[in-house]
Amino acid sequence: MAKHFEIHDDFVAEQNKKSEAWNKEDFDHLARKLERSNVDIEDLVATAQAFRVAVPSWGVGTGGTRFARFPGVGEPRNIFEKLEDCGTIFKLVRSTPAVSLHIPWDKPDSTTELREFAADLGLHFDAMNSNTFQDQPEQELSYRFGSLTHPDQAIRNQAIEHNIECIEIGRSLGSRAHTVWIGDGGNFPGQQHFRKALERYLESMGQIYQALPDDWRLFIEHKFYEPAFYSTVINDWGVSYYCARELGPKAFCLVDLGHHAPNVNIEMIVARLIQFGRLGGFHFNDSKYGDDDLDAGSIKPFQLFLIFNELVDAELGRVPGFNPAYMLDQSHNVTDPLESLMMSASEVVRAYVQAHLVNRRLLSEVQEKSDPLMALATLKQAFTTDVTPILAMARERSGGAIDPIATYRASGYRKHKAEERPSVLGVAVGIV
Ligand code: LRH
Ligand code: MN
Repeated sequence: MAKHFEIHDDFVAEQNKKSEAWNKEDFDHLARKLERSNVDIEDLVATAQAFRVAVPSWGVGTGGTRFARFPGVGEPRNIFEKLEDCGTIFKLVRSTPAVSLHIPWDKPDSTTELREFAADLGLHFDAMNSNTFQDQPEQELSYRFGSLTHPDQAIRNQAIEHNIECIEIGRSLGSRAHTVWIGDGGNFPGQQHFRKALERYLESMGQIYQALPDDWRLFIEHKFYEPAFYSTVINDWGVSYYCARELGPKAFCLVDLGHHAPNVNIEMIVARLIQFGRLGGFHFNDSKYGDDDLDAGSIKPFQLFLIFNELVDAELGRVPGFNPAYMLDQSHNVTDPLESLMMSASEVVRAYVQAHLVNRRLLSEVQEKSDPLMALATLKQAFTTDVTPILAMARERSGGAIDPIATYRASGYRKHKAEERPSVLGVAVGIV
């Protein structure tokens, strides 16, 4: 691949010099404030440095809506350029060494070549994602009326084989999980037989489950609507949980924040799935109305904090088998995708660190005493603590940028990519 521009460590260090002093000042001030409640800021820096969230390969290109997609400049045109961009995000925020691939969008000619290319960028592969919500040019049978739940066994077999192929590709890339989201459902009453459709889903997923290597996990991703607008087969956490139980111990539920009706209490769903031992992972994003796939923490930051409050409570409570996979799943229609992914990764780490600030001894005390106001105040105390200096210090100590967006913009990365990657009309790499 021709010589290409990348942001070098010394440029990051040089940019950090501009903000080191004020971040240290803010950091020391916060350290004194936390000391008053016997919290050692160094523990929180270590907590932030250890946090990991995977980025979606499909998130580094500009996304769109059914109305339009307004391509940005220097868009990645293939999986190597997508990884190059993921490498740049990792270089600046240091919490995103894993990339989640989508097949066939990212199907490699050589898994060895791709694995080595990723490793050179310090990257590895997180959960694989299958795609039976679109028809591919060479595809024999259409998924127009469904895939794993389609009435026609031949179409279900085609979808099952595709998922098994994803697992095979993932196995040689070093992935250890496979996410199945299907858009199967109906647009009109009577279009689908609800019970038969679910039976067909379980029968199909049973065959995919059999193809899983022993040390893999299968993630079931529910969604309440879209692309089907009347009924969706895997529409909520309840049916997802039932299916995970039916399939076996390697099957878990994946919670995409945008896949719930407005005002659904997602943090309580998370607590349930933790208690039932089937919380597999997350697709973090945010939304105001539907599955808007907006930047994590951009619309409902308190909800993101409350979700991490449940996760950290389980982590500190050493809940057996608790090991959720954290991933972003977003579509960037009006921002530079790399800036959005860097901001979102940082907002997820922010919620995680704030959740570690919750005084859990006091919280359980006031819960036992039915003191709702003090319970809320205890959570708000943590949520309203500005942990920005901790996040910046954690990035800097991990060799990243104190201010990733400022460093990225100062580098002119996007301008360089615009020169290196003349846009190819018709090639879309974001979600449309
Ligand atoms: C479905 C979804 C799923 C992906 C797709 C790109 O809405 O969240 O996780 O496969 O977006
Ligand atoms: Mn998702």
